[in-house]
Amino acid sequence: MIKIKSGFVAIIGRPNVGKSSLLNALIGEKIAITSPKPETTRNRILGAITTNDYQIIFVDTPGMGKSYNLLSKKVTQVAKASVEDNDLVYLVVDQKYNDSSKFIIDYLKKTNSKTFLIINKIDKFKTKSQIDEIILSYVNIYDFKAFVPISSIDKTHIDKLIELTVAEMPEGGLLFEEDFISDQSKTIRMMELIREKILLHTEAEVPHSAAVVIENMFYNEESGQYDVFADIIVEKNSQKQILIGKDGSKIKSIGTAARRDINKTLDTKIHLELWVKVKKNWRNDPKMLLSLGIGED
Ligand SMILES: Nc1nc2c(ncn2[C@@H]2O[C@H](COP(=O)(O)OP(=O)(O)OP(=O)(O)O)[C@@H](O)[C@H]2O)c(=O)[nH]1
Ligand SMILES: [Mg+2]
Repeated sequence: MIKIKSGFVAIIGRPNVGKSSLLNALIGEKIAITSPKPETTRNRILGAITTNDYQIIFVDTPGMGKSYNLLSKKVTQVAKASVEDNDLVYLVVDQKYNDSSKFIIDYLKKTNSKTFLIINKIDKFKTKSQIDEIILSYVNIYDFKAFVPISSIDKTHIDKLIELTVAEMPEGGLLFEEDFISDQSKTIRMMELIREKILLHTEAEVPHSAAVVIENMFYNEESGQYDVFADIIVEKNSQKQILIGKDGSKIKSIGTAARRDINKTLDTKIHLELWVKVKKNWRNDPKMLLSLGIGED
């Protein structure tokens, strides 16, 4: 067996700090959806970089926060479980330490994880001293292996981060096939891209109450594209009305944006039909969560 450096890196942190954006920046492809709304990611997402010398498997996780229902409880469990059994953890932050991050630090202490503190969104910082202030606020909280300021959007210091990461990886063999990029199937990525557009086009409770399920998909010989039929599931009739919008205008713009992004990101031409359905309290329904693959491991 050819020896190379290889290992797993868990990307963890509070909601909305830019974990999924970082995964995409590292891999150089949009594998995970991102949005300005917290609690965008609901499951563990793997992305890999493989070269002749190393293979790093990055594990994007849901933001760690308070649990309001079974969905957020399961989602936080997924994030916690991802900290264990990794060769390195990236704790991603975008502001100074405060008590809302204490339970994450406690978890790192419990698992004694080798951790880099990743200060993200530095493109937004007005002065360089802001980076120092964040580092100073964390320096006595945990024994971090490195402090790495980055921007996932501008890709600042992403190469440096990879270099520092490779240095921490143990010698071993390939963990996945050479051409493995992600564990997200095309169908899951489609569902997620549709959900991303819901997150971007709606406000308040609606985005978090929505799930997407692809009901049917087949290749249409005549049009030369895939016909995709997806359900958007929400918890209340009022949310359904908001999603549909006046004369169907909202669901139409969500559909158009999703179709365009699926075409661009997955290089797949589709005809997309969206149906909105109500399933009361689905976020507390274990069967529904299981069918969405949330929390299984
Ligand atoms: N300016 C700036 N914005 C960023 C950067 N990285 C992420 N963002 C933005 O921050 C928001 C949250 O990004 P995500 O990648 O979805 O954050 P996340 O940590 O995965 O969020 P959850 O999945 O909800 O836990 C999005 O609007 C991103 O565009 C960055 O480096 N600079
Ligand atoms: Mg995310």
